[in-house]
Amino acid sequence: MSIDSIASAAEALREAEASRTPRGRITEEWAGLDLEAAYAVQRANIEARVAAGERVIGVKLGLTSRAKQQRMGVDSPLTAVLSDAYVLPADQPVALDRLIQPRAEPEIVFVMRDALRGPGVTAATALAAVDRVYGGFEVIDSRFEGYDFALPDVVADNASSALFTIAGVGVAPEGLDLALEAVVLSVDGEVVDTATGAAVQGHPAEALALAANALAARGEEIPAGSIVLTGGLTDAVPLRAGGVVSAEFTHLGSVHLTAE
Ligand code: 0L1
Ligand code: MG
Repeated sequence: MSIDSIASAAEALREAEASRTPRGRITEEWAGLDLEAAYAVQRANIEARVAAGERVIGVKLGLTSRAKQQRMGVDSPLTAVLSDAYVLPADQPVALDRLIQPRAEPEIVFVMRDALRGPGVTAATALAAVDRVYGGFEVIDSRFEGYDFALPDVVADNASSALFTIAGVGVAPEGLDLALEAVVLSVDGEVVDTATGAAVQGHPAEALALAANALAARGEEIPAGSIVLTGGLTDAVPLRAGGVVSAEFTHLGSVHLTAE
């Protein structure tokens, strides 16, 4: 795909986000938008954010759990980029009027002590580079109408990124069994879903290793200090004004999201 086409597809996604107007799949409009071109579109829009003053603070994995893959009709995980503009401070409500069709999903989140560079990163080496582990919520907001996308569309759209928040001060990874770490997802006090860390690639550290190895194939690494979202543990739930969505983890604390 030509550089002009990558730039115009990137601009179309920026425009959808800025105007809060969801659009159709870009794969249907830009012929040849394969996975490589989709990551180039994703990169172009991150560069635009950085040029506008934002800072890259980490990496996010998407579609690492079967629940998410089945629901979204996409059978492969992907990586995306976290900007500081996506941080939702604890206790701050989600401003619905700034988003298109927000949904929330509970995630296990790593903060890296050491840099991680593939290839050949295993779950064990990945976990050894982690400083703290957090429970958190990601708020996704696809720029595609009704979340209707193919894998290159959602890669180009930076994996529907919008906001994320994490709970408390975090826990050291030693002594935690993250495959067994459970989460209970509730909406307005009613339990709607449950999962354990095994939902993401068998273990969240497998997801972290996957990210390091996938980034290495594109000549990138996960720098020390990065925040890494390992992917939605359950299907995501829509946010509505006045509602409360809660994620209660076994050892990683509780996170509550409100929206207005
Ligand atoms: O954590 C995730 O699996 C996010 C996936 C992003 C794609 C989406 O569900 O919109
Ligand atoms: Mg997510």
